[in-house]
Amino acid sequence: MEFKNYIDGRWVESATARRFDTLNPATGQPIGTAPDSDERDIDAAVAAAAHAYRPWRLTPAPRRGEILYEIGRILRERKEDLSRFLTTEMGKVLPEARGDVQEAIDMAFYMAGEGRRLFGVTVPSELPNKFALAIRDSVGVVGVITPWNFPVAIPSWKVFPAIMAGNTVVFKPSGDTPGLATKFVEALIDAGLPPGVVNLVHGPGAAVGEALVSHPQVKVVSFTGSTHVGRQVAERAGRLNKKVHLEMGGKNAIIVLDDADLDLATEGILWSAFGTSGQRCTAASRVIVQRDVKDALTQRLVERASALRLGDGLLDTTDVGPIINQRQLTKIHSYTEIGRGEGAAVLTGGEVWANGGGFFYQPTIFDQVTPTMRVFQEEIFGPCTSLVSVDSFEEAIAANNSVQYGLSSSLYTRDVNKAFQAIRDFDTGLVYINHGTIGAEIQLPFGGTKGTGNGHREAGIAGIDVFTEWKSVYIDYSGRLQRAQIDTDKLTGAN
Ligand code: UN1
Repeated sequence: MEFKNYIDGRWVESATARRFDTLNPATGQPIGTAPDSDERDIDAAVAAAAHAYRPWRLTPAPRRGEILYEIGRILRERKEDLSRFLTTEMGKVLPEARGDVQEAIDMAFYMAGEGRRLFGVTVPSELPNKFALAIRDSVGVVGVITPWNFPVAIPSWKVFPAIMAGNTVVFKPSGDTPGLATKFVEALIDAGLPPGVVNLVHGPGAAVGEALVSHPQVKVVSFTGSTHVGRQVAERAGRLNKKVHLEMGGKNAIIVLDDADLDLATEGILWSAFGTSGQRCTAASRVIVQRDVKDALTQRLVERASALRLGDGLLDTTDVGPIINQRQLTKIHSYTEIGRGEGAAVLTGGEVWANGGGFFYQPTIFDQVTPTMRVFQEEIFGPCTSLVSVDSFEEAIAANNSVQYGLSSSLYTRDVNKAFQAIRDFDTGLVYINHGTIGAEIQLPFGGTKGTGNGHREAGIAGIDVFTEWKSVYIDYSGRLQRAQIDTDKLTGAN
């Protein structure tokens, strides 16, 4: 398969004429190539998006929403094929690939509905015969930079609210999933999106991503990826006074108290730690457990984790799919070495699983971990979780909040008072009670505090904020000069 850039309504090659391979991570074999673009392609894409902006922003929002309904319908029609291709290019097991696509379908329908709301606010004026309201306006050309771990869902969280609100987009997907980005854009085109409204440029972050972030006509940048790169994006965009949305790393914990349903907690931990091979920002890579139930929980976890079957995500005998690429696999294993070096014990896993070409890592559980160890503090982004014992609920909350990230936390307990205390005291953007750390729904804000984000959220109503500017409007129908804050004696508009 030869994927292309999509600029101004046409599939085109890069100005570089170079291409790079995209691999199936379960086999290590190439499945296609994509353009290895540079800043010339970004310039062309931004020019197309800038040209398309005025007619698109003047298209009524309900009409823009109707295209999103059509996008949702097309994605639903293609769900099975797209999901199978998602497993092939990104690796996650097929049921999870279907979830990834479903999340984009949900977002299409949700944002389609927002096309008929896009609520602003009306407030009374302090002066008579004067009307005051605030409306949401579009911002302009939006740069969208997305990772490989949710290669259909995450682009939808950014592109759909952006275009619903009247912006146009230049989309730079991860170099690990160019095929999925292409199929995502195909659905938008087939739904009737006008040329130039969404443009796609493949290529490496260093050349293409930087050019996109630095381009003076790009007014908003929405980035999901590593904290390291996110900070670079923020610095660069900040100097140019752009709006920036960042969604970066996580180091999420599940707390299990001594009154918890341990079987339920075991299910939640396995799903959150090893689902998507731990390659979610929301993955549970820490388990903080009260000492009295530590042994019972550990035994359940080790027994179940060591029985998980690695393999090609298309096979229904596979529980855990591959790691995205060799670089990530090497990084994950380096954390096992770091953990061992710090004194952690590996209860299960801890090794690369060789299947002759693919990139696999055994589900891994570290024990005898303390909150200051690197495996407890740093994001691994692989199927690895660390067990820490605590003596009290307060100690558990302190350990949960001790990391530099703030995305997701979870508490297993049967005590409703402790549940509400956790909701009050967890310092993360997402809180789960008696449910693991993964599986956010699109109708609520998604994002994190501290090193995870920069104050913005995706999804839900909050997901529109970064793609809109408030415009406050005053309409004075008194027919005379009225001065706010000064003419306070004008008490009635009756005459
Ligand atoms: C991510 O890990 O980058 O809540 C996104 C979840 C998914 C999204 C994860 N709905 O786990």
